[in-house]
Amino acid sequence: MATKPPTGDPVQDAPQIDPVQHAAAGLPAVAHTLRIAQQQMGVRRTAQTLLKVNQKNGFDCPGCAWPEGDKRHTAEFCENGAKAVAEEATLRRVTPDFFAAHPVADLGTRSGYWLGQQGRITHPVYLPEGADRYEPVTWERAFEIIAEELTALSSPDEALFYTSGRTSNEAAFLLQLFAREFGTNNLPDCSNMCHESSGSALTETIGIGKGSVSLEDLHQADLIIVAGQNPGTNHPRMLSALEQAKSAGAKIISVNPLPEAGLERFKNPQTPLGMLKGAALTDLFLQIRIGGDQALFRLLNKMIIEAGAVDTAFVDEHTHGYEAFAQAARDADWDDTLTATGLDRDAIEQALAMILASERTIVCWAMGLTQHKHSVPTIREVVNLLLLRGNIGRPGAGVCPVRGHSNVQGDRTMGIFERPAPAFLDALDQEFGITSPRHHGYDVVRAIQALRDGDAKVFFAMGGNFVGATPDTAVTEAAMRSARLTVHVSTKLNRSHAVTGTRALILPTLGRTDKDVQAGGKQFVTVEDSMGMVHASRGNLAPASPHLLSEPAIVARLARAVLGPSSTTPWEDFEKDYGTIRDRIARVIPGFEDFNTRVAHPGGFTLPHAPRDERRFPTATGKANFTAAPVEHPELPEGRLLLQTLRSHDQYNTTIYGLDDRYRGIKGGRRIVMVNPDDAHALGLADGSYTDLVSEWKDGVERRAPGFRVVHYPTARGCAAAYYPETNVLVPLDATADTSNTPASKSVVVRFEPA
Ligand SMILES: Nc1nc2c(c(=O)[nH]1)N[C@H]1C(S)=C(S)[C@@H](COP(=O)(O)OP(=O)(O)OC[C@H]3O[C@@H](n4cnc5c(=O)[nH]c(N)nc54)[C@H](O)[C@@H]3O)O[C@H]1N2
Ligand SMILES: Nc1nc2c(c(=O)[nH]1)N[C@H]1C(S)=C(S)[C@@H](COP(=O)(O)OP(=O)(O)OC[C@H]3O[C@@H](n4cnc5c(=O)[nH]c(N)nc54)[C@H](O)[C@@H]3O)O[C@H]1N2
Ligand SMILES: [Mo]
Repeated sequence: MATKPPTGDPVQDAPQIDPVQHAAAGLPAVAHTLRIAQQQMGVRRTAQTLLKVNQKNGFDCPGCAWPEGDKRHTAEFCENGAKAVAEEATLRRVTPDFFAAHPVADLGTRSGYWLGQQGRITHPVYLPEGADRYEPVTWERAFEIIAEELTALSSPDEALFYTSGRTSNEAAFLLQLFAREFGTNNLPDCSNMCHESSGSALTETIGIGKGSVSLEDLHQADLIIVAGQNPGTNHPRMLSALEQAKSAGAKIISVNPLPEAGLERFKNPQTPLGMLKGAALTDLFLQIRIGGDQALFRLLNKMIIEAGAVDTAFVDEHTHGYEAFAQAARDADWDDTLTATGLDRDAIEQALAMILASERTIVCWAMGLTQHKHSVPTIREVVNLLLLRGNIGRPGAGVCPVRGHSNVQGDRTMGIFERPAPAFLDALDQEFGITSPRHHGYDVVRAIQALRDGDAKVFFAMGGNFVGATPDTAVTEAAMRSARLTVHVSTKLNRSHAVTGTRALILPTLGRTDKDVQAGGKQFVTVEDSMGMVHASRGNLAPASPHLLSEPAIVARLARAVLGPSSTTPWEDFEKDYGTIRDRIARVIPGFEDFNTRVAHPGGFTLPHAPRDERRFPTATGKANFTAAPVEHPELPEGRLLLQTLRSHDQYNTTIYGLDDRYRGIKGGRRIVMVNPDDAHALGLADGSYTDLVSEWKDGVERRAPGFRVVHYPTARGCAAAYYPETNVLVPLDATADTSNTPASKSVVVRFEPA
């Protein structure tokens, strides 16, 4: 068996492995943060920015969507929030000279890490048809080019408008308004790949696709179940909330195929004692097999019913479908559940005892539950668990889907959705005197299929890294190359700028940390966090270049160039003064009444949430719905493992900050695959050896990711883990979740072909 890495990107091919760490944060985290921040920003700018993160007069952290508490620490930042800030506030620059020196073909050979390290883009640039490199272009000409291509389409539905989740409420509202005025609902967004399964499951069962808890609820809970989430890396500030809940007596169960450091032990960098001691957060660790959660929750539900522990008053008054569900739950079988979950009976019984002992239970989850074929029924089963004991709509209890991008939830509230509700469109049409299309648009997967099949020809992205983040890289990149025009509104370079249509534009924009001054004076934008709090965000740094436009300005100018004088929407006013956008949002979107006045309040305001606020469930039945989908779990052919594609500690989605995954003991490389030592022995995979990963899917197409170093790692049996985006080549485009159509990037069947 070969032990040498294959040729490829040298910086990424020589990982080293240290012992796994059992504690998250602490002093090494602070030191690591300051080092990365100072490399990117220098000492002065580091101090100037890091003190402003998530302060009431500062900017919203461009990292995750975890809410800010009311009592903010002077440095309400975490290691990974600081890295996100440093990445954006870097002093490095990508200028027109850079593009002159690097043809597109050259950019195409570079790693995502290298591209991101080049710095902030300073000028709009254009790749004409047949040219080999981007050249500078004026903003005016850039908008003309987009208008040429959009107006030449035979239908507005041949255009795609993608949004990543950093976009502010104001920019998102304008973008969806422009798309609908232009005539399409093709508004795919990163949410389609992220919490769409949560939205689908929650809308059907409780009537609103958002979480029902506040930070205060977490602090008051008796039991918090964290399933399919790695907060130590992806939502580090959540650990402070878990710590606080624990000190008030809460118990924590974590359900995960991996023992994640933050959940094992957390050293709080905000408190001196926390730094030294560290708190063991998890009381019970259920090391579940990938995809076993629906079976686990179904069996727990059966046992709650059999224990006579159902809150019958709540069930009678507020729910629908209990009898049919109870019938199905009675069929849950111990043996099947033990096979599906890989757990032992004792562990499940301990979990039951903790659930029964708890008066106030919260379930938190993220991508470990949302990115499987059966994700929607899995999350519905979580809802069943909470409904059985009346754990929705009272303090200390509820559903907590922990969102990813800092404004992904707000973008959806603003109407970035390919399947908008008719009431939303009615309100939009009434306010602007337009006629929005009523037929549904494409989500992310369908957008790729439409490009591939020649049904879409112009691709416009408000942020993100579409070809880097989406599945089936080879198919997706070929689809993107067949577009007439690709446009990316971006802060930094990424893979999507190297995989272009016949013509391409990069439009550089302001980030969260940048000061935004328009004709009407200094502007702020607003965002919504994971718990439905809306607040202002104000950048304070001099922009990366004088040639940048803000996202709202870009949409406003684009709309004027494309729609021309026939549009009666006051795009110019919107660009001058974002307050005028908020006045319109206030009239169109329920919950935003008096938006400008209320957002002036430090800390902002909370959006209404009927189940949380009034135990009212705006579903089709008018009640919270029990659902009883058949239990599924992934089947594995002999000699195969189930691969989950996840994040390392040094990345933000496709943005790679560094090559270490400190808590997991992996250093200096990303092409690694974590395999349980017993599985590794059975498959003949020596620790430190190199292997190709080959995914298997019913279409028979071979998808291969070459040259991964095997790491023996304590993951659940039958499971493997490797980083995204490198493994996106393995995820078949049509391997998606039922109902939500989210790529099933946490359950990829793979075989190993040693190098
Ligand atoms: N620093 C940093 N912060 C981030 C991001 C980032 O990349 N870097 N990304 C942001 C975004 S967009 C998002 S959506 C979130 C993502 O936050 P997470 O969902 O925490 O991210 P992942 O790395 O995908 O981790 C998935 C977790 O689920 C577990 N898991 C996998 N399969 C299963 C399963 O079948 N069952 C169970 N119970 N667990 C499973 C994995 O072992 C892992 O712990 O983080 C956001 N915050
Ligand atoms: N295999 C696999 N695939 C996955 C996932 C997985 O777990 N496994 N996770 C999925 C998830 S949860 C998500 S959310 C998606 C993420 O998909 P995306 O949101 O599309 O990807 P990001 O990597 O977050 O986008 C990074 C780029 O955004 C741009 N950017 C950053 N800040 C700004 C800004 O303020 N404005 C603008 N205009 N641009 C900005 C920069 O150019 C940067 O390169 O990936 C999904 N893909
Ligand atoms: Mo996400």
